[in-house]
Amino acid sequence: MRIVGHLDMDAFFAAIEERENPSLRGLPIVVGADPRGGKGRGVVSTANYKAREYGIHSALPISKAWRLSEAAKRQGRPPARFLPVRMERYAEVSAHVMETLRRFVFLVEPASIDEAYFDLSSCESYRLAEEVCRKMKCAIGDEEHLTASVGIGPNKLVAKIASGLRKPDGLTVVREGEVASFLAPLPVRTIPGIGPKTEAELARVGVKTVKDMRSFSQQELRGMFGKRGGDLYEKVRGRDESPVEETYEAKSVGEQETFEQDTGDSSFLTERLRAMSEDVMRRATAEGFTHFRTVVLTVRFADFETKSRSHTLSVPTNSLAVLQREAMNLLAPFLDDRENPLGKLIRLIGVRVEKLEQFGVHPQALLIE
Ligand code: TTP
Ligand code: MG
Repeated sequence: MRIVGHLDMDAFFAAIEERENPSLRGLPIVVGADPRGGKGRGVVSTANYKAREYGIHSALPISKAWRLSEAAKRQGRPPARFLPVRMERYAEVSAHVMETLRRFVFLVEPASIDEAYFDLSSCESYRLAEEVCRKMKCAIGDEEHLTASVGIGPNKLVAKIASGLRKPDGLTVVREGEVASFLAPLPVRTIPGIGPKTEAELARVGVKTVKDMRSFSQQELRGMFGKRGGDLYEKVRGRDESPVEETYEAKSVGEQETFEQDTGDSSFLTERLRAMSEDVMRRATAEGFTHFRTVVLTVRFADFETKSRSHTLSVPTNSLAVLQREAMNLLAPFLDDRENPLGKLIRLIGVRVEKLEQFGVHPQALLIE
């Protein structure tokens, strides 16, 4: 019998800030870009659960988070504390957490800075698997003073959905025979891979829950979503064969920057892109990757229209100069008629590398700065 666990830390960045600064205890906390009194650009990285009560969440523009906090203040509630992102610190804590997991389970697959899959099959029963996860959560609580939510299921997909269901500090067990009834009432958005766009498309044809979606045949879903439709057909049935693998799953490493002012200044943009490419290269190296093949450039215009363009090299490279050249080649059309016939100003650019490769690095080393 296969049993898989998924652990996801609660309000990760914010919870670390809260534990490391007693004066923040119990207050709403927002980690992200500088709000600059409501004029700041950029976004929220995360908010703790107190701040989420104000409607503040990851990826929200920081200016909007500021307004929500001000509105709460006017109602006599404590305003949110806004803190900058301390990525190195969070990576350090992440490494500790992953080490803790490895004391309990043999096979751990870090899936992001604050989540991991692990194999619990050797427990041979859900009861024992649950016991192991309870102990794991206690150890994280005792040693790190942080809480995590855990899901247990017959595969990675079900375990991940389960861990997200009772946050914070949750533990949700879904046995093989319970998968169908567990998934049925959930909103389609709970399925990894269904984002706001797909959700809206499905809503237009009256589909809201996983159960609704199961009424479509594989052909129908392929008709609606192409090749992805086949994957979705399997997912809404809770099927997933992908193995737990002890490798770092980062599919990309990227940086993006929202400018203080929207700009069309090509020398400024070129300079920023060069600097961002350097940061990307440094981070990819720090995470243990030696080579990449694909460069992706994202441009967001002043009106928020957002476009991405990518180029895949025929052979992997580790050269910063190549990254900078490729990124620049991708940006150039946005500076003239080819991709920007209306001459719109640019609000944000992002660059990332994909198809990452690593040679001769132990997976554990990847989480340590
Ligand atoms: P999540 O696990 O998605 O969020 P979380 O841990 O803050 O909260 P939850 O209790 O709901 O799990 O992401 C982990 C960290 O990754 C998060 O603390 C901050 C960072 N992050 C961003 O920087 N930007 C984002 O848009 C998201 C979703 C996360
Ligand atoms: Mg989390």
